[in-house]
Amino acid sequence: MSNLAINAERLWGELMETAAIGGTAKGGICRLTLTDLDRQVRDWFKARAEALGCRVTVDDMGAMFARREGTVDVPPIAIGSHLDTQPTGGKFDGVLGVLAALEALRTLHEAGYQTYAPIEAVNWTNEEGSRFSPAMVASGVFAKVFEPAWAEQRTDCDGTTFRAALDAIGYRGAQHCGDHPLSAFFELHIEQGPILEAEGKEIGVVTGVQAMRWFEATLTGQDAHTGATPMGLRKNALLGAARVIERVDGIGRAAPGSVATVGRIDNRPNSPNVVPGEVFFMVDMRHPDDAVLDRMEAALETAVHEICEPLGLGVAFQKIWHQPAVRFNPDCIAAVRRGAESAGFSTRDMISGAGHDAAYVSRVAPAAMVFVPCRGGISHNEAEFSSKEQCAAGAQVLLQAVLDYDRQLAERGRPR
Ligand code: HGY
Ligand code: MN
Ligand code: MN
Repeated sequence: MSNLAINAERLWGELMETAAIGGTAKGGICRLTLTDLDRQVRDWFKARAEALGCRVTVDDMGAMFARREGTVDVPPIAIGSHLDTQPTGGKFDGVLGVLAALEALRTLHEAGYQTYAPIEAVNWTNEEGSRFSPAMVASGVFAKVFEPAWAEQRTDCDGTTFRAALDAIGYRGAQHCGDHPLSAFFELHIEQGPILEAEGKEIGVVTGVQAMRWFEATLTGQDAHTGATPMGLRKNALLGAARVIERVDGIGRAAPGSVATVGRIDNRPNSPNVVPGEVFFMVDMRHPDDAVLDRMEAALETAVHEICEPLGLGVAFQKIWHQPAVRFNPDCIAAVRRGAESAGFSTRDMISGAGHDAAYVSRVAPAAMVFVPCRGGISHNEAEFSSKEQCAAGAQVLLQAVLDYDRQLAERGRPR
């Protein structure tokens, strides 16, 4: 195995430097996709990749590819993640994967190491799905799961479309998203859960991603005066939502390993002396087994109607995202495992509770992921933290997995 070593200090310095782009008072990042802050960090990434001699291309979903040529012209091995964050995001979710990819390219460049295949560092647009739902939109278009026209017309809560926001920051490239074959894709990410830390393991060898589904519900009652309207004559949409939210939590607790959450709610008109006439909310449900998720989805649909009909509420309910469970490619998984073991790190196989771009990219290219622990398993939280050593370990394993896979490609490419 090569003795190439990433520069831990430089990686950490760039993590802290980019964390200032959208940095919050509590030490997190608010850098929503396709905002001017997203443009600033994209410009930062492009400038540093070009300074390495990489050619940076952008597709029509804003996905960015920083290419370092290899010795042969085969589809590149891609490494990367996302630079957008949650509104109260942390310093590591997504950005660690992109900056570690940049650091891997820089390490190869400084060593003058020539890979067999080209290597590309990738930034995927709108992984979080916070501003424009659902999540992983660009990688979903790349994998031909979402139609580009559907993705472009997704709107944020102000009615701005994905396309208008992408144009506003000047990052809609010429290449059709997906017209970009890859030999493989590797993604480094913080675990965003407690397992690695609890077990004292340094690296997660990620073998897959659990299934996940999002639903939108609008309950319609009747605005009314809170003082003059008797309790029995109300059509209180917020009461209906409250009872559904309680049931969602119960569904999440019913099956081992399942999770169910309502994280977004809009109460209208949201005035203290108006009985709420309309409530919009979203439901996020996940489980490693699609069949269990089918049962959870059925229970949710039943609950919504059972609760709302007696309250006289109208219901508009739809599933907007259906991401089946993912199993990553065995050769990529083996490359991650060998990369970790040869670097001397303890490992644990695991599937991801969180969604990642690799989940979609794995539909069109062999893929796997590398996890590092995060403190207390906390993520999607401004207190999210992984240490310099943990970030460096992940970046080193990412580099070694890529070199391992590159050797696999070279072996296959050699005439038998
Ligand atoms: O929703 C997810 O799991 C990811 O953080 N977008
Ligand atoms: Mn992420
Ligand atoms: Mn996230």
